[in-house]
Amino acid sequence: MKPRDRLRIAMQKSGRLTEPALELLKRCGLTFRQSRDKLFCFGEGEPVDLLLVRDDDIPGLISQGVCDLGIVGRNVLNEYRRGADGDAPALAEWRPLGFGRCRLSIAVPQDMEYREPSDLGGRRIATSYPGLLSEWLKVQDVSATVVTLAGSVEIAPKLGTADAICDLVQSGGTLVANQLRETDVLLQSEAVLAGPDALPADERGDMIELLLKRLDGVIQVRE
Ligand code: PRT
Ligand code: ZN
Repeated sequence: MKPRDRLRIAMQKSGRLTEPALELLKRCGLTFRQSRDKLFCFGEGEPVDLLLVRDDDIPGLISQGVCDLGIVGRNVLNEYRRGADGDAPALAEWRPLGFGRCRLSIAVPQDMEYREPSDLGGRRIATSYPGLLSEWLKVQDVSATVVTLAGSVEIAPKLGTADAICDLVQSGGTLVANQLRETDVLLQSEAVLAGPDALPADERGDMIELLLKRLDGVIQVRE
């Protein structure tokens, strides 16, 4: 494959991370002309383009070399890393970006007796993060059934399809609305700049270094 001479960054097309990610890139001096189908945004000043996709697709696109970098939640990046087959190129978290903060937590029905992780033994736990949950259960030495759901995880206990959940929490409002209580935090998450383990050995590597420098400047000013 001919190396691309423009940098390509994958980011969420429409969701919580879209606006703050665009704002951050703008502060780094990058501006984009949005194409009509809104999948691809052409960089105006610099040779940096955007690919607008579902957040779940971002790690795979970097791993396949379709994109050089991605802006994605640590939760999505780490779940992908857990599930990626050994032959896939390793991905790294290059920078935490300070927005999209949330945590991946265990929550149980408010009336369930719960003191410690071993109380989950033999129970069913619903989640969209089976890799991260399985890893945590292993570390805790707890044997439980992981029920993988694509969405609406918080209603699983009420529906009787699970005894507890492992889901993203921000304000905690969703848990309260579903009579659940947070018990353990598995991961503190925020949006991160993700990329391959090593910089590409061509011009794109230099462009990434330049972008990282600008990013560090912007993040420092904001802190
Ligand atoms: O379409 P696409 O697949 O791209 O979007 P998506 O629906 O998968 O993602 P989106 O936009 O909901 O979230 C993108 C990223 O934002 C996540 O991967 C997280 O890294 C981050 N983020 C930050 C959150 C939240 N906060 C958050 N609160 N993602 C989801 N939530 C949900 C959570 O799943 C739960 O349903 O909000 C609810 C909890 O919020 P509280 O405030 O009630 O606790
Ligand atoms: Zn998603």
